[in-house]
Amino acid sequence: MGLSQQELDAFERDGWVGPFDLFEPAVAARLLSRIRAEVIPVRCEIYAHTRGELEFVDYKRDRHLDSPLAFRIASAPEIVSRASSLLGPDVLLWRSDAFEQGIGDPATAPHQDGAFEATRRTHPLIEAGEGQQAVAHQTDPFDVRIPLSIGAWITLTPVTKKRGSLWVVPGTHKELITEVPGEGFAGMKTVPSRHFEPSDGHAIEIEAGQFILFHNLVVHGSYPVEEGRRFAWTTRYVSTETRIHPRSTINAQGQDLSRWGAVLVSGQDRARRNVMRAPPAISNASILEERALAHATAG
Ligand SMILES: O=C(O)CCC(=O)C(=O)O
Repeated sequence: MGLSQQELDAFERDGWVGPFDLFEPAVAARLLSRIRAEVIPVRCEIYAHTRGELEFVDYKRDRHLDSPLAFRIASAPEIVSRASSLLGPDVLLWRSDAFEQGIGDPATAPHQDGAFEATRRTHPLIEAGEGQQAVAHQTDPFDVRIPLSIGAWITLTPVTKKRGSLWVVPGTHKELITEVPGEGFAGMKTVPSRHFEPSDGHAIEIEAGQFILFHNLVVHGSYPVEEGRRFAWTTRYVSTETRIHPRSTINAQGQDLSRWGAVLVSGQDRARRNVMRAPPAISNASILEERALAHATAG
């Protein structure tokens, strides 16, 4: 599958590309009702022994590690083959997060994901591998051709401006914008030093079951929800050269990482730089029939 040359060019120019089809809207709606009923109410097994500083991370983060259903989505060839066009043949799934917003919820404040320092901002969560200049684009020499991380923003509800669509600011992935104190995304106490409005960006108005791929440096935010609820899921991929959580045993929201591991979703782990984990076992059943949880876990 992979990305066409035109799509690669668009990604290099804009820092995002899509939308692409993953599921029919009716399938996305059924998957969402199963995820809401069977996955989200249960704490993630990987973090059941530890608590994050933000409540959502305990229930929504890294469900690809304890939910066969979530892993089927995160490892879908439609996503992984395209991420591999950007990251190279050897790809790790390192993290996933779900973002559900309804009327009255704060919109996502504009931000770059950068190295995912997030609320603690003590150290980068992901770092370029040694000797990999292209991956090491976050400092000089600045090279955006191989991103430090690619996110797939997958929506399981239709999204429009009124329904909380993401907006991305094309071209902002070519610089690392300094940050200043402020009320930022997901509890962060910093915001970009340049002001961004939704009107600066491109609104990602897509159907349930579609996704986009975005660079870890592209500025993105969301419109406030005025109608319905929207549920989007971001699965994040890196090259096997990238070091994940190299300097800490907790993540940026305080969860203990002793049960966490990266999952190989394409190629081979030739670099052997990261803690790895086997994904939950998946079946041959249709995705709608896949098990929600690998093990029954108390909520
Ligand atoms: O869905 C959203 O509003 C936020 C998504 C986001 O910031 C991310 O996936 O990095």
